[in-house]
Amino acid sequence: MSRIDAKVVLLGKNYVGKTCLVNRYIHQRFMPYQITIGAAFGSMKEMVDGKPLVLGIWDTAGHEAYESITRMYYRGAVACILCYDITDKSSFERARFWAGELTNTEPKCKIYLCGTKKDIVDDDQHKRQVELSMAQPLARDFGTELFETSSKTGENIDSLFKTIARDVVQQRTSDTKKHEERTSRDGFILDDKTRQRGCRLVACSLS
Ligand SMILES: Nc1nc2c(ncn2[C@@H]2O[C@H](COP(=O)(O)OP(=O)(O)OP(=O)(O)O)[C@@H](O)[C@H]2O)c(=O)[nH]1
Ligand SMILES: [Mg+2]
Repeated sequence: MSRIDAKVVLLGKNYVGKTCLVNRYIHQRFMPYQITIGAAFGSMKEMVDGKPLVLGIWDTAGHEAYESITRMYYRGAVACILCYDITDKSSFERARFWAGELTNTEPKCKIYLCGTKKDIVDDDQHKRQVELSMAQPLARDFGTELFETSSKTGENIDSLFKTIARDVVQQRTSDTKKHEERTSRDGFILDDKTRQRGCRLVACSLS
Protein backbone atom coordinates (compact mmCIF):
# COMPACT_ATOMS: atom_id res chain seq x y z
CA MET A 1 0.00 0.00 0.00
CA SER A 2 1.84 3.16 -1.10
CA ARG A 3 -0.69 5.99 -0.70
CA ILE A 4 -1.15 7.30 2.84
CA ASP A 5 -4.08 9.67 3.39
CA ALA A 6 -3.68 10.41 7.08
CA LYS A 7 -0.89 10.02 9.61
CA VAL A 8 -1.82 8.53 12.97
CA VAL A 9 0.69 8.23 15.81
CA LEU A 10 0.54 6.19 19.01
CA LEU A 11 2.09 7.70 22.12
CA GLY A 12 2.31 6.54 25.71
CA LYS A 13 4.55 5.10 28.39
CA ASN A 14 6.43 1.88 27.70
CA TYR A 15 4.49 -1.34 28.29
CA VAL A 16 1.05 0.32 28.02
CA GLY A 17 0.20 -1.81 24.99
CA LYS A 18 0.69 0.43 21.92
CA THR A 19 2.24 -2.28 19.75
CA CYS A 20 -0.41 -4.80 20.78
CA LEU A 21 -3.14 -2.31 19.85
CA VAL A 22 -1.74 -1.85 16.35
CA ASN A 23 -1.18 -5.57 15.90
CA ARG A 24 -4.73 -6.36 16.95
CA TYR A 25 -6.11 -3.76 14.53
CA ILE A 26 -3.95 -4.66 11.53
CA HIS A 27 -3.26 -8.38 12.00
CA GLN A 28 -6.05 -9.44 14.41
CA ARG A 29 -3.54 -11.06 16.74
CA PHE A 30 -2.36 -10.59 20.31
CA MET A 31 1.33 -10.53 21.10
CA PRO A 32 3.62 -10.99 24.10
CA TYR A 33 5.92 -8.08 24.99
CA GLN A 34 8.53 -7.05 22.50
CA ILE A 35 10.00 -3.64 23.24
CA THR A 36 9.69 -1.14 20.39
CA ILE A 37 12.94 0.56 19.51
CA GLY A 38 12.55 3.81 17.58
CA ALA A 39 9.18 3.25 15.92
CA ALA A 40 7.25 0.83 13.75
CA PHE A 41 4.99 1.60 10.82
CA GLY A 42 1.86 -0.06 9.51
CA SER A 43 -1.03 0.98 7.30
CA MET A 44 -4.68 0.08 7.06
CA LYS A 45 -7.53 1.00 4.74
CA GLU A 46 -10.78 2.23 6.27
CA MET A 47 -13.97 2.93 4.35
CA VAL A 48 -15.79 6.17 5.18
CA ASP A 49 -19.09 6.82 3.39
CA GLY A 50 -18.10 4.26 0.78
CA LYS A 51 -14.74 5.91 0.08
CA PRO A 52 -11.33 4.50 1.04
CA LEU A 53 -9.05 6.29 3.48
CA VAL A 54 -5.60 4.86 4.12
CA LEU A 55 -4.29 5.40 7.64
CA GLY A 56 -0.51 5.39 8.07
CA ILE A 57 0.10 4.32 11.65
CA TRP A 58 3.29 5.08 13.58
CA ASP A 59 3.78 3.01 16.72
CA THR A 60 6.41 4.79 18.84
CA ALA A 61 8.73 3.58 21.60
CA GLY A 62 7.43 4.41 25.06
CA HIS A 63 10.65 4.09 26.97
CA GLU A 64 11.92 7.48 28.19
CA ALA A 65 15.32 6.76 26.64
CA TYR A 66 13.67 7.13 23.20
CA GLU A 67 11.76 10.31 24.02
CA SER A 68 13.64 12.53 21.57
CA ILE A 69 13.22 9.99 18.75
CA THR A 70 9.52 9.67 19.54
CA ARG A 71 9.14 13.43 19.05
CA MET A 72 10.20 13.03 15.41
CA TYR A 73 7.28 10.75 14.70
CA TYR A 74 4.32 12.89 15.67
CA ARG A 75 5.18 15.74 13.29
CA GLY A 76 2.43 16.11 10.72
CA ALA A 77 0.14 13.62 12.44
CA VAL A 78 -3.57 14.39 12.14
CA ALA A 79 -4.49 12.04 14.98
CA CYS A 80 -2.76 10.70 18.07
CA ILE A 81 -3.87 7.67 20.04
CA LEU A 82 -2.63 8.59 23.49
CA CYS A 83 -2.40 5.36 25.47
CA TYR A 84 -2.34 4.68 29.17
CA ASP A 85 -2.72 1.36 30.97
CA ILE A 86 -5.87 1.26 33.11
CA THR A 87 -3.97 -0.84 35.67
CA ASP A 88 -1.04 1.59 35.97
CA LYS A 89 -1.65 5.08 37.32
CA SER A 90 1.85 6.29 36.42
CA SER A 91 1.07 5.66 32.75
CA PHE A 92 -1.82 8.13 33.00
CA GLU A 93 0.57 10.80 34.28
CA ARG A 94 2.83 10.05 31.35
CA ALA A 95 -0.13 10.48 28.98
CA ARG A 96 -0.67 13.98 30.42
CA PHE A 97 2.98 14.75 29.66
CA TRP A 98 2.60 13.75 25.99
CA ALA A 99 -0.68 15.64 25.74
CA GLY A 100 1.14 18.83 26.81
CA GLU A 101 3.90 18.26 24.26
CA LEU A 102 1.48 17.62 21.42
CA THR A 103 -0.78 20.53 22.20
CA ASN A 104 2.23 22.85 22.05
CA THR A 105 3.93 21.48 18.96
CA GLU A 106 1.13 19.96 16.86
CA PRO A 107 -1.99 21.89 17.85
CA LYS A 108 -3.95 20.57 14.87
CA CYS A 109 -3.39 16.93 15.83
CA LYS A 110 -6.54 15.49 17.39
CA ILE A 111 -5.91 13.44 20.53
CA TYR A 112 -7.82 10.21 21.28
CA LEU A 113 -7.31 9.07 24.84
CA CYS A 114 -7.15 5.29 25.09
CA GLY A 115 -7.14 3.24 28.30
CA THR A 116 -5.64 -0.17 27.47
CA LYS A 117 -5.90 -3.69 29.01
CA LYS A 118 -9.62 -3.46 29.80
CA ASP A 119 -9.82 -7.28 29.94
CA ILE A 120 -7.63 -7.33 33.08
CA VAL A 121 -10.00 -4.98 34.88
CA ASP A 122 -13.06 -6.85 33.59
CA ASP A 123 -11.64 -9.97 35.27
CA ASP A 124 -10.72 -8.19 38.50
CA GLN A 125 -12.03 -4.69 39.30
CA HIS A 126 -9.38 -4.28 42.03
CA LYS A 127 -6.71 -4.01 39.35
CA ARG A 128 -8.13 -0.72 38.09
CA GLN A 129 -5.88 2.23 38.96
CA VAL A 130 -7.30 4.79 36.55
CA GLU A 131 -10.98 5.49 37.11
CA LEU A 132 -13.23 6.63 34.28
CA SER A 133 -13.88 9.76 36.34
CA MET A 134 -10.16 10.61 36.06
CA ALA A 135 -9.85 9.99 32.35
CA GLN A 136 -13.14 11.33 31.03
CA PRO A 137 -12.47 15.02 31.83
CA LEU A 138 -9.15 14.81 29.97
CA ALA A 139 -10.83 13.25 26.92
CA ARG A 140 -13.43 16.02 27.07
CA ASP A 141 -10.61 18.59 27.05
CA PHE A 142 -9.41 16.99 23.81
CA GLY A 143 -12.93 17.17 22.37
CA THR A 144 -13.03 13.42 21.81
CA GLU A 145 -14.64 10.44 23.49
CA LEU A 146 -12.67 8.17 25.81
CA PHE A 147 -11.88 4.65 24.57
CA GLU A 148 -11.13 1.75 26.88
CA THR A 149 -9.76 -1.12 24.82
CA SER A 150 -8.47 -4.64 25.08
CA SER A 151 -5.97 -5.96 22.56
CA LYS A 152 -6.46 -9.40 24.08
CA THR A 153 -10.17 -9.57 23.22
CA GLY A 154 -10.21 -6.86 20.53
CA GLU A 155 -12.85 -4.84 22.40
CA ASN A 156 -13.28 -1.26 21.10
CA ILE A 157 -10.24 -1.33 18.84
CA ASP A 158 -12.02 -1.20 15.49
CA SER A 159 -14.37 1.46 16.77
CA LEU A 160 -11.41 3.61 17.86
CA PHE A 161 -9.84 3.54 14.39
CA LYS A 162 -13.18 3.94 12.62
CA THR A 163 -13.89 7.03 14.73
CA ILE A 164 -10.50 8.47 13.78
CA ALA A 165 -11.09 7.79 10.06
CA ARG A 166 -14.57 9.34 10.17
CA ASP A 167 -13.27 12.44 12.02
CA VAL A 168 -10.42 12.89 9.49
CA VAL A 169 -12.90 12.88 6.61
CA GLN A 170 -15.29 15.24 8.42
CA GLN A 171 -12.47 17.66 9.21
CA ARG A 172 -11.24 17.63 5.61
CA THR A 173 -14.75 18.17 4.25
CA SER A 174 -15.19 21.14 6.57
CA ASP A 175 -11.73 22.57 5.63
CA THR A 176 -12.54 22.23 1.92
CA LYS A 177 -15.88 23.97 2.39
CA LYS A 178 -14.22 26.87 4.22
CA HIS A 179 -11.57 27.12 1.50
CA GLU A 180 -14.24 27.19 -1.24
CA GLU A 181 -16.21 29.86 0.60
CA ARG A 182 -13.09 32.00 0.91
CA THR A 183 -12.20 31.47 -2.75
CA SER A 184 -15.65 32.41 -4.01
CA ARG A 185 -15.67 35.48 -1.73
CA ASP A 186 -12.20 36.72 -2.75
CA GLY A 187 -12.53 35.72 -6.40
CA PHE A 188 -9.17 33.95 -6.46
CA ILE A 189 -6.98 32.05 -4.06
CA LEU A 190 -4.42 33.78 -1.87
CA ASP A 191 -2.33 31.74 0.48
CA ASP A 192 -1.72 33.20 3.93
CA LYS A 193 1.74 34.62 3.08
CA THR A 194 0.47 36.34 -0.07
CA ARG A 195 -2.46 37.74 1.90
CA GLN A 196 -0.09 39.27 4.48
CA ARG A 197 2.15 40.70 1.76
CA GLY A 198 -0.89 42.14 0.00
CA CYS A 199 -2.06 43.83 3.17
CA ARG A 200 1.34 45.38 3.79
CA LEU A 201 1.42 46.74 0.23
CA VAL A 202 -1.93 48.50 0.70
CA ALA A 203 -0.70 49.97 3.97
CA CYS A 204 2.44 51.35 2.22
CA SER A 205 0.59 52.95 -0.67
CA LEU A 206 -1.68 54.78 1.72
CA SER A 207 1.08 56.31 3.82
N1 LIG B 1 -4.12 -8.47 29.23
C1 LIG B 1 -3.68 -7.59 28.34
N2 LIG B 1 -2.37 -7.43 28.14
C2 LIG B 1 -1.97 -6.53 27.21
C3 LIG B 1 -2.88 -5.76 26.46
N3 LIG B 1 -2.20 -4.97 25.63
C4 LIG B 1 -0.91 -5.23 25.85
N4 LIG B 1 -0.75 -6.17 26.80
C5 LIG B 1 0.52 -6.74 27.29
O1 LIG B 1 1.29 -5.64 27.79
C6 LIG B 1 2.65 -5.80 27.45
C7 LIG B 1 3.17 -4.57 26.70
O2 LIG B 1 2.54 -4.49 25.43
P1 LIG B 1 3.20 -3.70 24.19
O3 LIG B 1 2.11 -3.51 23.21
O4 LIG B 1 4.39 -4.38 23.72
O5 LIG B 1 3.58 -2.32 24.89
P2 LIG B 1 4.16 -1.00 24.22
O6 LIG B 1 3.35 0.14 24.72
O7 LIG B 1 4.25 -1.14 22.76
O8 LIG B 1 5.62 -0.92 24.87
P3 LIG B 1 6.92 -0.15 24.27
O9 LIG B 1 7.18 -0.69 22.90
O10 LIG B 1 8.04 -0.50 25.21
O11 LIG B 1 6.63 1.31 24.28
C8 LIG B 1 2.76 -7.12 26.66
O12 LIG B 1 3.14 -8.16 27.54
C9 LIG B 1 1.34 -7.35 26.17
O13 LIG B 1 1.04 -8.72 25.98
C10 LIG B 1 -4.29 -5.96 26.69
O14 LIG B 1 -5.18 -5.33 26.10
N5 LIG B 1 -4.64 -6.88 27.65
MG1 LIG C 1 5.81 -1.19 21.48
